[in-house]
Amino acid sequence: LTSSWSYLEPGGTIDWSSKNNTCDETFQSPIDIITSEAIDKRFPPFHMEHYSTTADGARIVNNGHTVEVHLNQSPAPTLSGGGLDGIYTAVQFHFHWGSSDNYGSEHFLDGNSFPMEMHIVHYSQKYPNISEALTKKNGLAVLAIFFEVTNCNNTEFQCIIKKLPSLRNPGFPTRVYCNLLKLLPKNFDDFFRYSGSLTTPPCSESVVWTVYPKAVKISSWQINQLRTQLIRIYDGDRTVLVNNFRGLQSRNNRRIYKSII
Ligand code: 1SD
Ligand code: ZN
Repeated sequence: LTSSWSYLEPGGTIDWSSKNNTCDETFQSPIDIITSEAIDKRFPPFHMEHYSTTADGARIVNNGHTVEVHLNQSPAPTLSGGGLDGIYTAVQFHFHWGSSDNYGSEHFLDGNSFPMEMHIVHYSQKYPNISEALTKKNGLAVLAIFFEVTNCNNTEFQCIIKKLPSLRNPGFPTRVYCNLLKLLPKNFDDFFRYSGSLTTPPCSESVVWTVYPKAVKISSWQINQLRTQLIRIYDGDRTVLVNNFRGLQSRNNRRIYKSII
């Protein structure tokens, strides 16, 4: 599994712009969300369908950048409401995490990061597939969920942890059963909203971001499994897969909305 980009380049994630022009543009993600500056705006509630099980056809893989769950099930999980324009299909979810509890998330809240962040990636049904959608404004909708570390296992997260031993090396997808709905924070209608980009190359500025302020809890044992069991290969070197998060990007006068009930 080879890739043209990594989190390990000498210039870090800043070097992405030398190969992907978009990574240099002005509406990039992630950002630090300053809650006191966010504009109050009550969005309608979200509507999630077929999120509750990934029973048939979900596959989990170590893609060398993260652990990603592909949702090939039918009917496909869909997302609408929440101020989104139309219906979005969920295609995959994945995680960004650090090597210690002090960092790991991509987005920040009021200058603070979290040890881990999950992204559920959707594309608009206006477009035939995700590759086309990511070239369009609002073509993608990503839900971002922070995780915090406690000493109690999150039983819903065990579906991922159980698979880690078979995901050690990049490639080699395997079947997985998770209840996606139960991985979300309890109140999924309280969120921040802004327009940004993919946080990995090609950094396309096509994403409607929904960032949940309420973190989901996992145990330190669980996050340590993620920090120790997966390998990535860069420049011929095998290293443990950690610190797979992009640095903060400038907000550049973008509006951040706050929909808190
Ligand atoms: O990092 C993911 C990347 O793996 C890919 O899934 C892309 C969507 O095609 O999304 C980015 S991210 O912006 O969700 N981090
Ligand atoms: Zn992501």
